[in-house]
Amino acid sequence: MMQVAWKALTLAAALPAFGGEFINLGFEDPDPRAIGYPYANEKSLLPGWDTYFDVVGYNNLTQVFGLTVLFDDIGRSRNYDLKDLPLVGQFGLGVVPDAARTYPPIQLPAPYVQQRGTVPADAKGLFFLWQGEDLRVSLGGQQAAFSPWEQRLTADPRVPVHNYYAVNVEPWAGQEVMLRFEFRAFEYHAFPDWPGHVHVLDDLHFSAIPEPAPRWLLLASLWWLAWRCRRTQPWSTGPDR
Ligand SMILES: [Ca+2]
Repeated sequence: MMQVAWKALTLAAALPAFGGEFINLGFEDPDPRAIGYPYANEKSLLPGWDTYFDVVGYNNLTQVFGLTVLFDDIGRSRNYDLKDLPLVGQFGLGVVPDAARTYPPIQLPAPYVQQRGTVPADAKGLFFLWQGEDLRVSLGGQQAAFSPWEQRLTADPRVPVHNYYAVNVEPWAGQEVMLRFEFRAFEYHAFPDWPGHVHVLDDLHFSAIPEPAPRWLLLASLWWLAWRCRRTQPWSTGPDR
């Protein structure tokens, strides 16, 4: 059953080569057969995307020359270096840069992920979660400016806030382009006691209107955090204690 579903997904993934919609923008569609192995073919863990060195790891940061990593909560719970990474849905994209683990540093091309597709005709913005430094976003080979959009509260005490950014994509609306994210900060790395961290990209979406996060979601998150904090306090037995 899972293989049938994967075949259907693979067929759908072939469409963007002909100018279809961007797919797998939240990195939620890996081949389920590839999950569990530290390395896999890039097409199977990240359908739709081309990646640096054509290699993607699964919850794996042990790569000398940089690596794109599909991570999930299993990896966050097992790997100290992944524990604080922001994650939307089941999966997110992590990028370990080059050179941080080589000495002297070897200046290789910056890690990237890219995908060809058509920007929706009514799109004004491309919004995404990002953690890192010196990210370059380009559409059709042209570098696009991006800026902080909003902070979204989460229900995760380890990562209480997700930082979202926005690109104005109106100049490319309705056009088929290569969308590319290039992670250029080599000093950004996985060692927890060094400055920096793993680059993270997740939850990309085009929108006609930059919508704010629903207020009810923010209130629910605050209530949940308050409830968790209260549950971690010792229970009071009464005013005379
Ligand atoms: Ca995701």
